Amino acid sequence: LVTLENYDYTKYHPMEEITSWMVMVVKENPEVASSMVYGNTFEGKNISVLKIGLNSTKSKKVIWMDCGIHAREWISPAFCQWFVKEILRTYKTDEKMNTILQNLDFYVTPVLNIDGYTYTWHNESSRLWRKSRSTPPKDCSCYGADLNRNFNANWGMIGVSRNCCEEIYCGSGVLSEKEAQAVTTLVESMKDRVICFLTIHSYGQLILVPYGYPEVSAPNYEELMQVGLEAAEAIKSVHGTDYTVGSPPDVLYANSGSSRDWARLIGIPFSFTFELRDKGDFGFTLPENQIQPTCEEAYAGACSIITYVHDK
Ligand code: ING
Ligand code: ZN
Repeated sequence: LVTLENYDYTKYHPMEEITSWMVMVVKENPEVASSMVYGNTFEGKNISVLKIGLNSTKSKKVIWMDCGIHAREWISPAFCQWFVKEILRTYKTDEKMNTILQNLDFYVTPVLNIDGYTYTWHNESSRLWRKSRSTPPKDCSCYGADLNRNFNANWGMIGVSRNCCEEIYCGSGVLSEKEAQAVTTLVESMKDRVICFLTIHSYGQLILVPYGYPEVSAPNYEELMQVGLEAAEAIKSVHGTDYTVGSPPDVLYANSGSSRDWARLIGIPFSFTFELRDKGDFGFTLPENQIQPTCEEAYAGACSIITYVHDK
């Protein structure tokens, strides 16, 4: 029998186990954790979010974190679970985390692209699937769209493909994908309270700041860079791992329609993409023996950002 105490955070888990894990988290931590279904995938699966925070009479700020927007990036859902586990383990004795949970709520989606993630577990040949699993549009024969090109942020303009067979197909229209719609609706509904948006990917060892769109920078670009660089330092202090900080056009290539850009555009002041380990030796098939060190250091990076936005 798998319980929260013996859940193995150093293994990758199929969707059914992650779903049962969420149920256990809520059941065993009713004073801080609750869950909510906020949408459905193309194949009709429930998209759930864990809300972690202490009861308060005042209106609370929100920190958003989503994992598993891209199916094959298995370290990402593993990190969201690690992150939740660490918060729940520490908040009773760690005064700082306790204060944070009194002042704000974490909304954590362990797997956003449930259809895609489930598909990558199906067999060896689908392990590297990236996109959603929506049916092909007219005059094209491939499934799915890149959910991180489907958001309402210069949609379809750059760093995307209109060919439905490509990995970076932006979808048949802005928010054509139900998974991107779900995030948009929930975050919009509480956008004045959301102070930080963290979206977790792999790989590359990067902290990306808005915007992916070239030649425009966020109004608080300097501050975003400073906060990102501090997080990279916190990451390095754990196992010596180097992370690069910058906007997508500065560190790799421009893109549009990402959730990170959309979050900054609607006024969420702090918005970052994490690209976890590694730098390509194993890539998306990061071995399980790297889950723990990857999550330990990324947790330090996330906490550095969270502390900054909380204290500000
Ligand atoms: N990378 C992200 C992607 O959506 C990104 C973020 C965008 C990185 C542009 C670099 C340049 O493509 C992954 N790995 O999904
Ligand atoms: Zn990704």
